[in-house]
Amino acid sequence: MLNNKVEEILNAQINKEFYSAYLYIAMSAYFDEHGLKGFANWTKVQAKEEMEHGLTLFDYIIERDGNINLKPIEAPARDFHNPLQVFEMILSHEEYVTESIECVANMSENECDRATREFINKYISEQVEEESQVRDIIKMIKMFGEDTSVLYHIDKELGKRK
Ligand code: OFO
Repeated sequence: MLNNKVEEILNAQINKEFYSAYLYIAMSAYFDEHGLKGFANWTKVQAKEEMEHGLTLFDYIIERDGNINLKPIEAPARDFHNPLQVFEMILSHEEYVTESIECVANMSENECDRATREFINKYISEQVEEESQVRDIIKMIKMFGEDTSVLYHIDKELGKRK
């Protein structure tokens, strides 16, 4: 049986994961429109991962005999201007998600729910990894972004993500 407060915060997290997927899909469309197929691929792969995160939370709530309470998903941002600005937006979004995951961890600890506290550990590690990858991409773009041939090279690299 899942504690009510923990159930509520896990449901809210599902919404954030699906919003993240929506945001990445919107970014992928933007990159695709601008011929940056590698950037489009990277963000689309990330969207799939976010959906997976949402579904894993969904399965966990069911497994703990909790209630699923799905809320509307907000429309994603559309103010995309260039690869650097989009990746800076990604970083600040992921930092927000990290804080949100930390709140799930704190809540499960406060409510003495060790199972959820342990379950959420993989999300904490995932956020560390995601933030680090995005920071690396931002550094690359900043370092070479003025040089379009290098941007083309970064695009090729991001196209390899599966
Ligand atoms: Fe779900 O990992 Fe980022 O947001």
